[in-house]
Amino acid sequence: MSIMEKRSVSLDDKYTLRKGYAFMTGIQSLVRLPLVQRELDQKAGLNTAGYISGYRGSPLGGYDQQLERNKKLLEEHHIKFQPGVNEDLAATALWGTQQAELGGEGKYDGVFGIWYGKGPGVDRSGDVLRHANYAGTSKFGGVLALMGDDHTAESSTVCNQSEFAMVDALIPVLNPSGVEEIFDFGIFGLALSRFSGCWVGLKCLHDTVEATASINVDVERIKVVIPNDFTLPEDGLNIRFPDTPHAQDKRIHEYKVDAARAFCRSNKLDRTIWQGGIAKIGVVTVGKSYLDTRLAFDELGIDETKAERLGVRLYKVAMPWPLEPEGILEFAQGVDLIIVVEEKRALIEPQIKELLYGASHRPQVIGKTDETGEPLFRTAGALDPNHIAAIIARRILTFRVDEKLKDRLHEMEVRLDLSLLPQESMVRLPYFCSGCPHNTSTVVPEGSIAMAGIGCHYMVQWMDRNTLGFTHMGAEGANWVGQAPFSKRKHIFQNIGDGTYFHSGIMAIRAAVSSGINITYKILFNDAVAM
Ligand SMILES: Cc1ncc(C[n+]2csc(CCOP(=O)(O)OP(=O)(O)O)c2C)c(N)n1
Ligand code: SF4
Repeated sequence: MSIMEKRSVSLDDKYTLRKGYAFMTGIQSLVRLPLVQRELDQKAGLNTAGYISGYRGSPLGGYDQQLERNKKLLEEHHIKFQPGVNEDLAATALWGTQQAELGGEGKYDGVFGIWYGKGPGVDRSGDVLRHANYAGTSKFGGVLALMGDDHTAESSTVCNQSEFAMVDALIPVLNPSGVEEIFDFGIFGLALSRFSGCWVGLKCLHDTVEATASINVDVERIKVVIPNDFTLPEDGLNIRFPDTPHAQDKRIHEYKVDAARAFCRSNKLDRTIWQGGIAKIGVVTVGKSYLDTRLAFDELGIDETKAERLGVRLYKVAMPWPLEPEGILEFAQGVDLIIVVEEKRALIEPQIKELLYGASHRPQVIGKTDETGEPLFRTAGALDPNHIAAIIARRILTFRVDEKLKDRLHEMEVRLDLSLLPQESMVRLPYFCSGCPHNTSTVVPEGSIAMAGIGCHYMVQWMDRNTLGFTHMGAEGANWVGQAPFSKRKHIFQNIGDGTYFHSGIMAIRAAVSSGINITYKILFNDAVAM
């Protein structure tokens, strides 16, 4: 096809095109993912099926809608989409998919699975995530857990960062920077899951999953390499019947996590982006922070050529846990200072420090704290590219003289001076949409009080309606179980959304009944699972 030649374009390209480029959102790339996985398996002579289940919540709010819209296409490819009643029951169903062939009655060679949930959904699923990950995945199945995180609680009642929940369940985590990587890491993630026997977390932030991009859809582009430097135990690492807790414990601690590191190494998932000439400074970053760091470098006028001259090396981590050691140790060779840029709690930085502690060459490592132990990149909130730029530029200028960079840093420092910014003159609080039943259903009789819960109706708390306090999803009323025996008040109203009632709230009502407290539930029926 010549460059001038136009080909016909269809809205289905994002799912059906197998060569060239197609425009899609991160969420759509996650619909494409299982379709391509099945095709890759077929090419490898495997007859696999797929299963997707989970529960919505920003930033994966629209995933189930896209899956529903494409149900027919998915089913044609033997992929079943079953929305979960809640996240942990959905995760348990995914555990089940890995057991499908164990009794010799499986219809397929394997079932690969995708679970999705928002940060609080990851939290509430801790028990099943640990059980299922310790039990393992099947040889031709594999499970990807999409962790929808909202670092700054833009659309949440708590700021969430799910990596640590995954680490706690010993689930390796991949953290993509954009739409194409979401897709690529999805394919690598399923292969990693099959090889290591672990579930694999895939971090989704609204900055990455709700972004759009034209991505290279050539299915031959991704070549998965099975490590040849890792010896599996004779009985492998995959799920089996029967199994014991002690055998699982040994398998996961002595093999599975290391197998994940070996896979990351063989597939060069973590990579050096800029060699940085005779480098003095190494910048290590991951996921969305990689985008912020690249923006920071742009603001400083530093591209690869200039980085070469200034001696700045750049490393992009794909799998922040467990960190692959060989790549990072090689990267650290020769540099005097490593700057780790990662949003929220430090995950990569302590692993680097631990790896370097016994190394012959030990550059200084800064990130959450600076060279003197003072706070550097904040953990609360989000990172600001201007701030990242200023921190990096100051360090470069201690090694190199560069007038242009000095000027840029000065501009940056002016921008960061909050006193020069216009001050907010008014605060605008969000409110219910006009016509929303919550406008009337949340009103309480004079003298009464109510408690809120999860959902849009949570906003009632700032609406002068005697409604105070809320719970996480599905515990509505349970606060009053603990409060009532110690309060002079005899009764409260408890709001609970209809979505939450179905998700898990019915259990809270049972708890209220069994405790004998005086409470009136209002099930706010708006036929929507909104927030
Ligand atoms: C465990 C968990 N899963 C998902 C979410 C995301 N989430 C917050 S509110 C909400 C919808 C609640 O719907 P509903 O109870 O009907 O209340 P409404 O928004 O209609 O007021 C969802 C899915 C969450 N906060 N916690
Ligand atoms: S539940 Fe729907 S209509 Fe009501 S405030 Fe939320 S988004 Fe608006």
